[in-house]
Amino acid sequence: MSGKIVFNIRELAKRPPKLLPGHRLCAGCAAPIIAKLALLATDRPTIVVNATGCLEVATTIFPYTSWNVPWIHNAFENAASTASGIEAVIKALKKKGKYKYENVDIIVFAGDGGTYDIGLQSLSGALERGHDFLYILYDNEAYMNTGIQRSGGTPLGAWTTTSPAGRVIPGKTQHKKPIADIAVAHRIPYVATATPAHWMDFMRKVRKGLDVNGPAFIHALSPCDRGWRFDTSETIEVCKLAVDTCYFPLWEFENGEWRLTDRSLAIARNPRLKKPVEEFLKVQGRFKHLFKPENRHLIEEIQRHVDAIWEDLLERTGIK
Ligand SMILES: Cc1ncc(C[n+]2csc(CCOP(=O)(O)OP(=O)(O)O)c2C)c(N)n1
Repeated sequence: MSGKIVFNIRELAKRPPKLLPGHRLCAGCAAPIIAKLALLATDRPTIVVNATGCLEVATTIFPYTSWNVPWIHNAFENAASTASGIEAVIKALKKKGKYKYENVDIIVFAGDGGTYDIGLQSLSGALERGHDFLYILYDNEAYMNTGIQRSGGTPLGAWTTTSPAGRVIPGKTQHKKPIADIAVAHRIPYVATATPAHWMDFMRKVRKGLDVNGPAFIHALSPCDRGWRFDTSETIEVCKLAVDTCYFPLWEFENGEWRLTDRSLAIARNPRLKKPVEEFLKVQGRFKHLFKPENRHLIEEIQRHVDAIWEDLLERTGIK
């Protein structure tokens, strides 16, 4: 795709919001910022498909809803199947001349539990069949809505209620699953990573994901102050540290081509900007135990893991 997509803040501020205030998500939660930015990136008719999780539960407390667009609730397992069905119905209605819109955006929002674990098979099926929709994973790295249980997206060493840090284990004993790479392995037209702190980069990626013909997948980091144990005012700072330490690099895979974007591209060009992963870990209570002398080796292990993935990305993007 050529030409850079640019969003004008003044113009965006005039757009009617598609996620309305008054929902019950926690102060400091990144998920509503992600949803708002994503929905702001398009002014076409939009249908939202939501897997169960914090975003869904806290925005639709009966008899109210915060969604100012058509929205459908899903079980954990089937958000991507529902999106596939919606796309197929629209195609069929268009063929019969019974659908009035030329272009409709179908966006799935699902958490890490609903994506890495429970909804993975329906996601993989939808990607393989090539349905035209955008799947946005908001990754708060645990099953937060039910009380901070570990998921396939929880990183090594993180405390959760089902990977408690103590004498027996030092938090989660496995690394995070490479979910965006799994999406890339399906050779779909568009895959990207994003954070709400790098908002222009995120919105551009949403727009690209909606504009391609076929499935698109965006992995958005969604810090959770309750589960990650940081102050509610620090959400955006935590996103920035995730990117500055290369814990969460920003990249896109567009029609077979890899590219680093935004701050990650700047770090690739000037490696002195890369901060040690400790900077990201130390601001979060879920990693507090890692700073005890007996657990320091885990910080080294996390650093090695981060470095290996970063080096690999530099090669994939042709920078090395
Ligand atoms: C099959 C199934 N198992 C368990 C639940 C209970 N449940 C509802 S929301 C949720 C946590 C969702 O975690 P995640 O997808 O990471 O989203 P988050 O709540 O963190 O935003 C769980 C376990 C369910 N609804 N369905």
